[in-house]
Amino acid sequence: MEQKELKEIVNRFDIKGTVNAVKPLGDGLINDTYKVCTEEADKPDYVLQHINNAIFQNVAMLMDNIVAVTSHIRKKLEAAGADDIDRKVLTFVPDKTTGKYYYFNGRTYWRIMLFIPDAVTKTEVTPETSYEVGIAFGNFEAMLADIPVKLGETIPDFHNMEFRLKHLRDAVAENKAGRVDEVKYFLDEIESRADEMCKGERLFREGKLPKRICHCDTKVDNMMFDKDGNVLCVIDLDTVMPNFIFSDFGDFLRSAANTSKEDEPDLAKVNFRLDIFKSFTKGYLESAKVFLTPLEIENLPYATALFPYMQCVRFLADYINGDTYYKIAYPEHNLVRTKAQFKLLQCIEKQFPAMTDFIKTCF
Ligand code: GN1
Ligand code: MG
Repeated sequence: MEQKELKEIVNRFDIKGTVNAVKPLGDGLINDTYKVCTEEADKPDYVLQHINNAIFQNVAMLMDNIVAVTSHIRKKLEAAGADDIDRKVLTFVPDKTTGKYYYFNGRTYWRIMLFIPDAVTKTEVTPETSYEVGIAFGNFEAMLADIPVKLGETIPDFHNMEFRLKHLRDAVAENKAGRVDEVKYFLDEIESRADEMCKGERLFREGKLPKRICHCDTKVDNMMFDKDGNVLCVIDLDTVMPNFIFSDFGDFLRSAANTSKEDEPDLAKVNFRLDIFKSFTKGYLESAKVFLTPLEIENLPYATALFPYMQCVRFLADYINGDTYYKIAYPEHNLVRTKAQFKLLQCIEKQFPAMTDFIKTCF
């Protein structure tokens, strides 16, 4: 998109300073993100995002959720006497004319937030950082436990495993891109685990498992750190909604404990790091055990397997549908992602007893 057009969009919002440049930022698979640099040294920079409304179809609800979550966290930080709050929670800026936290130009939706200075995202973590991140996610869920508004589901059934399997089965039945034959092996592997993997939904129906406010996209690169490696905040709040706590726990390990990238083509490089599992779990349980139920705790190994499995199902469904959801860099990309997530799942399955034993040592 042209600079001129981007600058016009930025200037719809109630920002401080004069826009100098708008540059691409990050590598999310859904929204497009830009850094907005202002000319004046004493004015903040911003992050502009184009919201993918093919995926997030109710942008007003999405921004209501995000504003409710960020203001609630801000209040909690203020009450706790925290310093540097603008770096510990995202701050959104409204549209100058409508006062809404998004701008719709008749075609596309946009939002803008303060850029957090001197902060980085990471694609890899150490056991020490994982421990800190574990504490941070436990705190994030604890802070949102008493949010006074009911959050909407920005993507209905987003982490519902039964729904994701149905979506895959529908894709197979339609076979739009003619790719079903070549992926039979993965379809069989997925089906053989389907019942076990839908355990969360069953426990929920039986009234045994609660839904809590979760982030639902806790991969490593959705976390900001300061220069010393301390956690500042979680970003990418589009998917914050009520869900099983398995989501945040499992999705973080899916990315953090993988020895390689989620789309690594060389499967020999894909492995599961038990040391990362241990340090993350230790941190998470330290801050979350006050509100977790025994059933939730007992199922953390299940959560660890669930997310590579779910991602396998989602990447494969997108491959079969002809790549309509995730951004891809080459034609086989979604299949490569499926294979890498499946290899990770197999590694996790081998570690089940070790994970269960470790959790017992945390009490
Ligand atoms: C997407 O937007 P991004 O890249 O942070 C996806 C997640 C997937 C992830 C896989 C709304 O997240 O659910 O786990 O890609 N977000 C949505 O990398 O579908
Ligand atoms: Mg992201």
